[in-house]
This record gives sequence, structure tokens and C-alpha cells, in this order.
Amino acid sequence: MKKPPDFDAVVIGAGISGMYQLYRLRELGYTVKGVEASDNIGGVWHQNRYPGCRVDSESDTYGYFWNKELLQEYNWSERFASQPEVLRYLHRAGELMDIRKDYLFNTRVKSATYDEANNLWRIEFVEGGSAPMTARFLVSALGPLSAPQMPKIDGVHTFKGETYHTGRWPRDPNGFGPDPKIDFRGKRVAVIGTGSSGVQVIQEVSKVAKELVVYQRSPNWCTPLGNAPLPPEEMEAIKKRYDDSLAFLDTTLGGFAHIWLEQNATDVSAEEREVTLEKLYKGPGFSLWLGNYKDVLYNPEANHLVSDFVARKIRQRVKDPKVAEKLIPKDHGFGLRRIPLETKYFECYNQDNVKLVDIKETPIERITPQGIETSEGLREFDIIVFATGFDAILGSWNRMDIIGRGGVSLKDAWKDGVQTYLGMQIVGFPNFFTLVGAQSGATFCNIPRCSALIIDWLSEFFAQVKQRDVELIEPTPQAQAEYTALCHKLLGLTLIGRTNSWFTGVNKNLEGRDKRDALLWAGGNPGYRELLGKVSANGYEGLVMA
Ligand code: N01
Repeated sequence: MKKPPDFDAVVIGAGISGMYQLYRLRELGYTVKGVEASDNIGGVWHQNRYPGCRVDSESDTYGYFWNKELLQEYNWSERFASQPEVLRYLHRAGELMDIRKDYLFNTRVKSATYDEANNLWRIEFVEGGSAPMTARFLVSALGPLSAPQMPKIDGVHTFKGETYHTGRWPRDPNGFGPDPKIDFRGKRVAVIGTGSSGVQVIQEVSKVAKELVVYQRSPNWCTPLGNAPLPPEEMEAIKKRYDDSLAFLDTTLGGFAHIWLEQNATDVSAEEREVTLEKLYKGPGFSLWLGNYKDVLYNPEANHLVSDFVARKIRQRVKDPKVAEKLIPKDHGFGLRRIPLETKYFECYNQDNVKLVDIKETPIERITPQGIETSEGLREFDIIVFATGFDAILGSWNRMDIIGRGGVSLKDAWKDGVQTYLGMQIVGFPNFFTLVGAQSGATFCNIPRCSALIIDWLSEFFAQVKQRDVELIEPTPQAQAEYTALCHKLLGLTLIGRTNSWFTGVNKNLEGRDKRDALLWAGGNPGYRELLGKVSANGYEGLVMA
């Protein structure tokens, strides 16, 4: 006789998508358990507490649109909310879902193994967590940017001062923000890394540090965030139009409040283009990235025109022309890696207390107990901030053992490249689901908005699974191969697919991660919704259910 599972479903992760998925499963009558490695809800917003951390989606587009009560209750105070404000929002959402009662915190999954004889997943935890548990369905909501990655630098652990990684920032135990004891005032600070996290932390630390040295390996195409307070009367107006906003967001590429222009950059006059780009540059959030001419991420010539525009902006804003040149990306065009949004970032380099070290010119040789040594010599510091990013998309899954049918691990299944069906399921891993991971329609997206689409769809599916007493769900090899091929094709149509970045799985800090892979669904949010609609309309084609 088959053993019954402890739970119908276990959800790993209490971030934005994990909490919502668990809530929906519970509402459907599934017995559920959530497990979370950290000690609280909030996912990346619980962990990334560095000074300056904030959203780069407009605040009122970043949330749970499905929760009408929360939409009407919550007042965003800024156009782009800070980390404490987002985390407060998620805590309130957690309260409204009464989510904590179903989660075990401080419970990090070590392994999840499919037990074929009993058709269930056996989940084991790192020592100190829970006793093992079993589940019929296992949903992994691990987050694409939640496995922080330290750099490979000799002596990295010898430094005697304070060190922090932006993705694991110590927190104020009594509040939602960073630990107030981390004080940069009057200190000599190094920041390694100039992605979105680095840019945000540099802007803040430069205001108070005695000396800030930025170690940059690759510059990024940063554009202005356009943040401002959100007046209460405007917030009230936003509340009245949430339904319309949602309808609009559902039409945009990534669920952001920006939509391509109808023309191509190459089809308009230089004068007209300049006026348009100027307007977009001054616009909020991802205006210039995702509200640009529709060929910018596809046509090298169009991309070059916009890159040239942004390079001119950087030259205007940075006083020292040599420093400006170092801050202009030369190895990739505008928008082909994730755009960091900034507030007076470039002006930081006009300050006397801020210095830029281009480590392609003067490489870091080692970290010593006193500081950082490059080919130019040693600089001493009190604090080093590692803004070196994540083992993006794959890391959270690779850092636990996920063992499917026949004892095959997910790492092995993906060793020659990621393969999924809909970015949700993998052949050989029955009843295992991934949310906002590789090839998911929500990963290159406004995550709360796009992950809700997936969770709503999955919840419909799980309702039918329950109704039909389905106990086993697995994609067909053909459906998986076709979906994966489609991901490659769509990404290959974009210039993003030809660029090394975390979008394409390249990570210089990790062995064997120098080849590009189609980790993203690049068919846009409407395209993904259409595909999911077609799959369900055709009786969940591509999935074997037994
Ligand atoms: O990480 P990143 P991140 N020596 O990978 C450098 C989201 N996010 O944490 O480019 C020296 O982008 C690395 O250099 P290179 C957002 O989606 C959102 O900043 O590899 N440098 C790069 O400069 C974002 O894209 C917000 O040459 C080293 C940096 O470290 C994603 O998270 C805010 C190095 C890493 O940049 C990740 O952003 C923050 C080494 N050994 C983040 N190794 C919002 O606003 C790495 N680097 C919502």
C-alpha cells in the first residue's frame, strides 16, 4: 500500500510568490505547509536591506492586484518605494492572508527527493530545521535573485574590517529597514560591483563616507529613476483606477507601466529621435528601457542610436572626461543587460570623496586584512560592501539537492542546458513546480504582477487536479522540448540573447557558467498569458495527468 503524504502540498519560500501560492492552495482545500530558510516573510525584501534599496517598478504597479482590500488600504509614500515600505506592505499582505500559521521559518531545505513507489516528495532540512516531511506536490518559490554570490578574490576572508553583501544585509531587529548600527559616516568604504544593488548603495554611502572607492568591473547603462513623494491626493486617484492600471499592465512587455513606442528608432529623423529620447530619459522608471522605440532591443543599429544618446548623457553629467568614459559600457548596448535605475549616481563621481577604480585596467589582486590590493597598490578600508549579485535564476535551485525519478538530480538534468515546460515543470520531476525560476514568464518581468498570473493559472489547474483526483503531473518530453526551443528562439530574436549577463546565465564567479543559455521567457507578458490560455483551453496539453 502507498504511504499517504504528510501534506497535499509543500511550498518552499515565503517571498511574494510563495506566500500567494500557499494561500491559494489552502483556499482550494489542500493541506499545505510552507517552509522558509529565513526567519520571516518577504523574500528578497527581507534580505536586501542595504541603504538605498528600493523598487524600480512604480510602487502602485508592484503588488498584489488580486487583493482588493490591500489595494484600497495601502498608501505608498513614494513613486518608487523604499525597501522598508515594500516589506511593510508584504507583512500587511501576509496578515491579510493569515499566512504565518502555515509556515515554518528558519527551515532551509537540504534536499527534496521524489519517492516513486509512493508518488510523493520527501523533503529534508538543514540541521536545526524541521523533521523531514512528505508532500504530494512540491512548489518551489525560491526567487530568481535570492542566492547571493561572493566574488572569487584571493584573501576575501582575511579582511579585518566590516564586510557586507548587499543580498544578505543585517537588519534592524525592531523594524523593517537596515541595521542602524552599520554607520558609514566618516568611514573609508569600498564597494565592489556596479549592478542595480551597487548603484543604489553607492548613491547613499557617497553622501556620508569619508572616502568611497568603487571597484567597477563592467559599467552599466544606468538611467534616472525619477523618484518623488506620492502626494495623498494622487494616491487616492491611483486607488480609483487600479482596475484600469491592471488592464494596461497586462498589455505591456514585462508587466511594467511602460509600453513600446509604435515606431522604430531607425524610421524617424535624428531630430525627432533626440526629442523623444530626451523625454524618455526624463521619464520615470524604465521609460527609456521599456518605453522606447520598438526595435531598440532587436536591431543593432537602433540599439546603437540609443546607446549613443545615453553615453552623451553620461559625458554631460560626469565632469572628468576620463571617468565618464570608464562609466560608459563598451561591451554591450543599451538595455541588453538589466538597467540599473539611479538618482544622481553619475554625479557621485564628481565628489572629492568618491573614486572609481576600473578593475579591468587595474585588477584586484587580493583582499588583505587592511583593504583591497590592485595592480596599483593597496588601499585601506574600514568597510567593504560586496554588491556582487547573485547566482541568478539557477542558484536557489542548485543550492539544494532536488532528486527526481531514477535518482537523477535537477543539476544533472540541466547540465547541458535548462529545459522546462512553461518554466513550471520538468520531465523526470513529477509533481514538482517552479515559480519565477528558469524560463518562467515572470522572471523577466514585474515579478508580483507576472507571478500572480502564473499562480492564478496554476490555482485553476490545481482546482481541477483536486476535482479529478489527479495524483501525478508531469510534462511530456515533447512539450518540454518544444517549449525550451521556443524560449531559445524568442531570446535569440533579441540582442539580450546575444549578451552575457545574468539574464543569459553567465556568471564569472561560478565554474562552468560561461556559456549563454535561454533562462528567460522573452516572449513578453501578453505572449506568456496567451500561451497559458492556450494550454488550459486544450485540456492542459503537454501535461500528463494520472
Ligand atoms: O547584481 P548584478 P545586483 N569582481 O549581478 C560585479 C535586481 N535588483 O545585486 O558585470 C568585481 O547585477 C559585476 O560585474 P560584471 C535586478 O534585477 C533590483 O546589482 O559581472 N566585480 C556587477 O557589476 C538586478 O539586475 C533592484 O563584470 C564583480 C555586480 O558585481 C539584480 O537584482 C535593486 C565580481 C553585480 O551586479 C541583480 O543586481 C537591486 C568580481 N569578482 C537589484 N563579481 C531594484 O531596484 C561580480 N562583480 C528592484
